[in-house]
Amino acid sequence: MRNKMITGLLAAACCTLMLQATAQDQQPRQDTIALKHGAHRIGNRTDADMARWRSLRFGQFIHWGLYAIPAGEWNGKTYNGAAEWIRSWKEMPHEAYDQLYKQFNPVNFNPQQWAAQAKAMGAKYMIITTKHHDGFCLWPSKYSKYTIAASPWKKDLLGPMIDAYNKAGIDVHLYFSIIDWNHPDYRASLKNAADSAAGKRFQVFVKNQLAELLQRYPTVKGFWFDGTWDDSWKNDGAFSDELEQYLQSLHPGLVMGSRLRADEKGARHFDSNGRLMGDYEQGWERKLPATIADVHGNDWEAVMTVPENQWGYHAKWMGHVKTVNEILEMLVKSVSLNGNFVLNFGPKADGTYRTEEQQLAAGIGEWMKVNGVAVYDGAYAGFEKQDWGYYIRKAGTDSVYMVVFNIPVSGSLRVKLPARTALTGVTMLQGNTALTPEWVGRNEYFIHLQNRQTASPVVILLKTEKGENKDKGNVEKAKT
Ligand code: FHN
Repeated sequence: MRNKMITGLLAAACCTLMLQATAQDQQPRQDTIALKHGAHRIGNRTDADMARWRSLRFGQFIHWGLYAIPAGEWNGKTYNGAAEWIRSWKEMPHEAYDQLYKQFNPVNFNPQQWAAQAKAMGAKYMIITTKHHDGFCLWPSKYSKYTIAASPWKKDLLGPMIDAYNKAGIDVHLYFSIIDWNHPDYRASLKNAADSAAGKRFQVFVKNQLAELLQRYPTVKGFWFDGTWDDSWKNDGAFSDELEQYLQSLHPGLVMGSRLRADEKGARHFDSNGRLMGDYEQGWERKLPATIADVHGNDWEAVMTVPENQWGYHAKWMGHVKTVNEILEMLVKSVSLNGNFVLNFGPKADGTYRTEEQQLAAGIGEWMKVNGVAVYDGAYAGFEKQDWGYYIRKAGTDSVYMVVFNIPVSGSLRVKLPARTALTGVTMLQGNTALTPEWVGRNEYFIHLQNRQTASPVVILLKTEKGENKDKGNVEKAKT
């Protein structure tokens, strides 16, 4: 007994030391709980695949599946919840939903057009729902009968989509729901021996499908897991840990967020010691962090709907629909806080996009064409935030972009340089116009905008270099 305890303590100490030895940007601290299936790394991944993911910054999410057929309506009644959840709506019988595949025939699906739209919008990566909670597979999986192969369309949808996006220079990541309402072995919780046996069979099924996806679509860059909150999943941290390692072994470099795993105590996203599991924090859904402190030095990604909460196609969007400028502000804010931003689209069952989404994509793209340079490879700048908007640093350089959403009535934008930083040039991207900053005192400048009324955010490039601030200590500080 005593020997066992000593071994346990040694293992815990050893685990703590290993974690500390690899610590990067987070505060070194003692982990109090010995975990076998907790975080295996402290700090962000530093390899080329992760660096690529991080540099892309702007992604497109696509929720496409059978739920696009009812589109939020059943028997003349409109369901206000998320359209892709309609199967769980008490008024829609499961049997009726599970027959919808017989109608799924996206005759107007044009993957090249989809990819062209995403590219024109400025998206550098895309996440597609290979199967959502309903269990319907957009690829002809050999492990399921509930797939695109059984629909009138018959052919694979994922392959042509992935090819088209890749040809357009866009990386593809695969969304995969663990919850599977169609699979006879899926259980939300395991209450008895029969459930446990079903759960084991279901794990094999999940593993097979994921390996199949990697084998069929070798260019994919990552998995985007969802539906991992049920007890059956989160109470088996060993399985999700082994699964993550298995997928990495099949496809080294794969990027997978924090939704996949739970530790052996059921903690999700962050293990019981508060360490991030997975390659980036994946909990920012329909919300953004407020400040850099909120992201704790971790890579992260936000996913956003256009209306308040619709992912799949809903015929009648209700409530507020986000505008181009709102979306741009969310994108820019995310990048300014070291995050990626992914905007969701829900195509119709016939394979076309609703007008609002087409217009939104075009509007975002128009701005990105001139100003996207401030977004890609963007990072937290380390400048004191000002009310006019956000700073983004081109990662690893002395170039800092100001993205201005709120021009003050004075037209003067205050810039406070960090210590030992000199300002060497100011250029507005639109029109490539050089601006003359006015030195205010200390390390502060005003940048005066002539035109105080603009329809979209203004981007100004600050060239800086390490060196003396202009004041060189000559401006007397207030005596208080
Ligand atoms: O339940 C899903 C929802 O339908 C949608 O797929 C989102 C996307 O992040 N994920 C789940 C809710 O977190």
